Amino acid sequence: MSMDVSTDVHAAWLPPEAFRALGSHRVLVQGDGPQGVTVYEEVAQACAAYGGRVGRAPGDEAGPYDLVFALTGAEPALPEAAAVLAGGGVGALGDEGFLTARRDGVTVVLADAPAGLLYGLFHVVRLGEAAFGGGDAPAEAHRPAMRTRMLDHWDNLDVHPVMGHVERGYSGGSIFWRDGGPRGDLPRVRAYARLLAATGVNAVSVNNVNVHTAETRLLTERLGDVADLADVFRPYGIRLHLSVNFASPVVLGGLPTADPLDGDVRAWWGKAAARVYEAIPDFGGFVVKADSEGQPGPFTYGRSHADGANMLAEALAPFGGEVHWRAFVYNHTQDWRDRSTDRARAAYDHFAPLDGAFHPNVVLQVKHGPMDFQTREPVSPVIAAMPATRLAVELQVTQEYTGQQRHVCYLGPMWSEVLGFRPWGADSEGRTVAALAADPAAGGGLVAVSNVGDDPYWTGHPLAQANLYAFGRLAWAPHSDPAALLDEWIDLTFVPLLSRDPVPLRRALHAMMDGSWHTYERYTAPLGVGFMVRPGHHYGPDVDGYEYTPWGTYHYADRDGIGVDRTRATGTGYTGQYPQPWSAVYESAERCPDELLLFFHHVPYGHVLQSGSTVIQHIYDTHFAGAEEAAGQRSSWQELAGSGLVDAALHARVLERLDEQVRCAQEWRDQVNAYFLRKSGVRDARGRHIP
Ligand code: GCV
Repeated sequence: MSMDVSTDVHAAWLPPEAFRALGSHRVLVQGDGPQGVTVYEEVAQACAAYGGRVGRAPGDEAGPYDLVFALTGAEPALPEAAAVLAGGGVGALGDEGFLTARRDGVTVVLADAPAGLLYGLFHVVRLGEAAFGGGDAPAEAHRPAMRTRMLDHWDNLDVHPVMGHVERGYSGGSIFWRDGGPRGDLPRVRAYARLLAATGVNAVSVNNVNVHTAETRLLTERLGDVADLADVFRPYGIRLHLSVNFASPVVLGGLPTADPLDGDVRAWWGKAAARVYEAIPDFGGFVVKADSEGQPGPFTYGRSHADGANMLAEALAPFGGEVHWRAFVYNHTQDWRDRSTDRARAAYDHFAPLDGAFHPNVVLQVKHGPMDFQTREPVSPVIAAMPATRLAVELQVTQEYTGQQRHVCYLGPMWSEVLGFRPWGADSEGRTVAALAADPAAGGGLVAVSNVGDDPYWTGHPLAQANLYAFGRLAWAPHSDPAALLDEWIDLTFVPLLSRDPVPLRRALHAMMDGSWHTYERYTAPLGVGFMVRPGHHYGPDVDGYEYTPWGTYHYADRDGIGVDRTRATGTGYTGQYPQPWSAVYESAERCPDELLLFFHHVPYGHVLQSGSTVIQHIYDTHFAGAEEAAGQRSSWQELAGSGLVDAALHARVLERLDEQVRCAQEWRDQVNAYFLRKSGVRDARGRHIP
């Protein structure tokens, strides 16, 4: 396995071999600041490994140069770079953008700021030898679509008795914390920062949004530990954020209240923010889960979420910090008999009336779907409902509901669908979800829950690294083709290690992974109905597991039919939260896309889908097919055994996961099929055995 020597963990998409092309050239680096130093060090390391040379000035002995990294602020000293700069034409590059060009045999990377040079460096790594060939190439600008590209860690300082070390984490313990304090493995954190920077991520939040007692103290007594992490992330252009406990003034400050309109409370937060910025001048801000699943919040004091968020925003504003206020607020103590309370409606009902009431440094962080990161959900209607609020879309890289990193489930295609969704329909030019999140005035960026832990492969399942990679790349360029991103990941992670034809490996991995989200969907909950997982840990099938619980996640299957009536005509009225045309499309059982039918409608088992199949036959067919596809994935992987195309230990780890996936897929198939056979009394038209 390709290991990073300093940390003894898998090198993921940055094996030393991926730097072969860069490291075998003569490279001039003219950048300053922490990220400029990083670029120099990265190039120097690559050159030391592959025989190239790195220099800081045009005349020094490392030259003449084939590649130059330079800032636009001063006249670049190398004539080829100066000529590209003089040529202009691409406009301002901003804090993080860069341009590439080729002039008289020299590859030129220019940026307005050091972070841009860093992103330019990883662009050159991705290109490999292609960065150096050919004749002159005109300047090509690269700028991130989203200003904030952020990973949230749900890491606890210690092992929580119920939620473990990393809540919904499937890759071992936290890479930041252990035994109630810092883990102390800063080389590992640095290796993580480096991987993230190579995908374009520029913000990380280092503790769980469910902020328990010890974690609350990160804001005060443990601030030094947070500052140590910030120091490690900074050279890779990543700003640190903290999840804070809304009740901190009570818990830490000894105040009798955390009322956001109380003067003492506001003063307490002001001082807390000032102390944070003293320790971490480039601190990003706070992440807040309030009035949600037992977390404290402004409702306790009869205040609105705008009151709560704005109070924190005021504390952070003098320092340029932001509040990421989560919109995941719903009633988790409902009764399944109560058909008027609909969890899907909750975020919109709470937040849409507050549009325009949030301060400019508040970002409302909205889960991409209205429920909770299910395998298939419609896009959250909140995203189109708050034009006067800065919105960030939240994805889940950690696979809580998508196989928990025991199943192969490449999520790039799902996220790509979300980002490309047009809330006002196909004719609405440019107004995709991505465009809304990227809007310079109203966009809050893209956020995701990380899937990383202290596992030697980072992500438990080695192939789950692709999800982390794709997230960062989609946040930078949301309209990238997810299949191409998958290949990009394969080409960095596996191909540089091969001394032989990479095509068979690329083909095998691509075939296993590209459609794996659809495969997973086929053998789990059908037609967008969601959940059906075992309560608590959320792994494996339990069709009625949540059906009679207070969590608001029901499928309402009975002998006649299945699905949730969310129509305006006869149901919860949720379809009315969408603008046209989707409001009408979702309202109609005939026009609603098949894959979301049961999210929006309660229909008889004999209802005919747009595909021509009935609901019940669709359930049988997809569950047989999905389990078979999982077995097919395992066979493809088995064929790679002993081929020398993948490292033996990595092969073994993936195989062990695939064995579990195949077992679990069959369990899903049999439970779901048997449940609906018995409920509906309708036999499989193809006569297959249903145990
Ligand atoms: C951090 C889901 C998860 C919780 C998580 C919550 C959230 O409900 O199961 O573990 O809590 O989402 O997003 O806050």
